[in-house]
Amino acid sequence: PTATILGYPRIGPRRELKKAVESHWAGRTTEAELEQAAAELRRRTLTHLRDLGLAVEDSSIPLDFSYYDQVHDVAVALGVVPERFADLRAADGTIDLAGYFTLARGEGDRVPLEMTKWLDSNYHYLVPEIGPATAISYAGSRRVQEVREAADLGITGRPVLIGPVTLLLLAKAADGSPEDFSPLDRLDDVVAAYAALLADLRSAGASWVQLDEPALTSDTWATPTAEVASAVARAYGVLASAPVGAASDDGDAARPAILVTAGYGSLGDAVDPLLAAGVEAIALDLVKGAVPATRAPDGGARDFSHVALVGGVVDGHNVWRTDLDRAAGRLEELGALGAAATGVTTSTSLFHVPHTVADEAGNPELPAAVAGWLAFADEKVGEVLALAAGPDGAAEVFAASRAVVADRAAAPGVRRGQVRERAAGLPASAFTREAYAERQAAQDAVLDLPALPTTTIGSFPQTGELRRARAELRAGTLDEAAYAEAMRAEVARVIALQEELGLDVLVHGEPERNDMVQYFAENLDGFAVTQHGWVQSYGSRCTRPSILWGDVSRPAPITVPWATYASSLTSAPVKGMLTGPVTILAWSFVRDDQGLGETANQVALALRDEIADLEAAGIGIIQVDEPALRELLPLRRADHEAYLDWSVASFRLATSGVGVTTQIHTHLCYSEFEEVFGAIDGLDADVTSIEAARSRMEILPAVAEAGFERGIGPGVYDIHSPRVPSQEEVVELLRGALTSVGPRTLWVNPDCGLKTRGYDETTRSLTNLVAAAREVRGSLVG
Ligand code: THG
Ligand code: ZN
Repeated sequence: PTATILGYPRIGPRRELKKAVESHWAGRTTEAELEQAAAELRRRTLTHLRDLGLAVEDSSIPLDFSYYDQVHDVAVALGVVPERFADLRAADGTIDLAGYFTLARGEGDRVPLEMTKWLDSNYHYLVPEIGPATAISYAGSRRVQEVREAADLGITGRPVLIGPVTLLLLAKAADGSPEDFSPLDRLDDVVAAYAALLADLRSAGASWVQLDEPALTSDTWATPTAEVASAVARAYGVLASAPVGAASDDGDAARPAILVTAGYGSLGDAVDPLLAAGVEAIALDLVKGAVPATRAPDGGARDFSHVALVGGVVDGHNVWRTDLDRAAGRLEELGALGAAATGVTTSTSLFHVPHTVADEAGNPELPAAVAGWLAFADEKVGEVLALAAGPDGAAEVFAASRAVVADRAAAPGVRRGQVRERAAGLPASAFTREAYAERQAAQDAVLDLPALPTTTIGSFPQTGELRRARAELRAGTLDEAAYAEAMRAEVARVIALQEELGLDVLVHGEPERNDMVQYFAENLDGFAVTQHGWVQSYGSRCTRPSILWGDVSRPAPITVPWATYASSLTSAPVKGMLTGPVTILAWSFVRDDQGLGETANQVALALRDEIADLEAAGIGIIQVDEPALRELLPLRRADHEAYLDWSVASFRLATSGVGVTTQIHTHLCYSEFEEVFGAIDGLDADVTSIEAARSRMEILPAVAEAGFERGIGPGVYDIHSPRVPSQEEVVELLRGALTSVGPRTLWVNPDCGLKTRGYDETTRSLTNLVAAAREVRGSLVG
């Protein structure tokens, strides 16, 4: 079978693209210089994929470069802009590179496109805004030029685009659209534009085009599944009806052959409209998803004889080397469907994983044994090629894969008796606390907080000085003791500032943490961290996910010295700050040899010990953040309940060991609370802070209606912008909030951590926040 990958990391092995783009934004390079750097990175990527062994002549190499985001790329190619940015669209429908970036980043008081989580990953895409009157027409795509660039290198590349149905399902209705409007109503216009785009790609020399339709693996859209299926039938019916071109005289009507991909889950019955439409190939995610059934829901036999099926058996979303025997077995199952041809590929694009394990040579934080179990993007290309060659053709690679599977199963640290015994013998009482009423009374008595207590989410600005100290520690020019001293000085500064501001519940500010997950990974057994393992999170921003490879335990207290030091500097209560088990899993690469629930409980037990130590050290308020609770929500509704069961259980396991007087807080980022409201309730935290500033606390009436009676802190200002909220504005928000929830329940806080903000705006914002809380408090009494 033929071998391909569905996409490759775009950021560059040393984050070359990030650096080039950010330099340009900072005005240090011209647009031409940026274009040149990007073209050079694309050229290196193409020749690298060729050198790794992907075929140059049969469209095996994907063309999937993006300056910012793949959803934004297609929206811009279709000339889609919201009304407030109408000026960025030229008369001919084109949007230039500056306009492309302005849509992504905003300008003055024109807010950028909203960013939201891509499927069940930690990547965030830009949400297109489409209304009944939004202009949609094909105006040119950078992919066309990329096809020519590849051809210049002797490579017939395969341009990659988000497919039309996914584009519309991921879009949101533009402001002012009628109540019953859905972007999918614009399908015909979008498909007409795609037809023109496909023709353009064909005339540039593309034989194949890849249209990504991951939305088909989810049934959580507002649009019913049957309507999605008919949209697929309509869209691909039209696109596939154009002749597959040999470059011909009537070339402008011809199109490339179409490969539809369905990563991130099972394509399910959405395969039927694709088969009916007559697309040339379908790539299936066989890591998370299933091989299609031989019969359709109506009982009829499915006919695969006119389509190529490409089996995505190499995990594009995680970092473990593939069990090649098992993968080959799945490919055989796929082969049994009687398709016109079969191929082998990755389950998703590889942009969720770092470039290459080779870059980690000499990393002291990554044990050599663990490194041997990993496959990043380059290594996954090798696996796809080995699977295409088969167990006979690539006997050595298959043998090595067997050795890795055996080595990993038996390696010290992967399964540890003590951790397993403890996790296996948990009584139901390890997951529950006393009734909230009892806790509330006890906490009121001990903490003696005013109505509308003020606090922050945890982190204070990470100054250049702090980042420099961390870099010097890594480089060895600053020793541990001097580093710790610098961090303690910062804690003292942050405590003094909060006392001066008059906040009620203080934090130590987390100067010692780079990333809230990596920090715990570095301090727990069972985790490794990479040196160069950056993956794109959104735009030019990247994270370096930790690798959870073994049984998790806590060798020593982690945050206790910081919290107690901070507490020793003030008579106000200081909140202990931890990251919750679900978020630690969501933002790491997690072992795939056991269920997530089992792994989450191990992390939870380590956190439970940390919480017990904090409590014993006199820290009476402990916050356990779960910003990623929604991130892992499964793409199929049928799987939600099981997910919420284990995720909520792990949080409760972490937090329910404390006494009645200890107040547990949690913090959740991002919107769409309706979806996880049941889970928030289930967490049973005493106080929950949520990101609500941008929606002006719209969710509060629903929270009240649901009978939620525990503490709640809907953010009163948006920390993602440098804007300082006025006292009056916060007062107005609080008065509004008080019409839904009582003054005993309402906490006053920003909507997220302050890490990315500067001190000046932070101080001014918090001054206004405290003044507003005091003003509203005063009027409660009066
Ligand atoms: N940590 C981790 N994953 C996350 C977040 C996080 N995923 C979701 C969300 N937060 C993503 N948000 C961001 C925000 C900022 C950055 C990355 C992801 C960021 N990164 C720096 C950059 O790319 O320049 C690098 C940071 C560093 O040096 O460590 O600013 O908070 N794990
Ligand atoms: Zn947050």
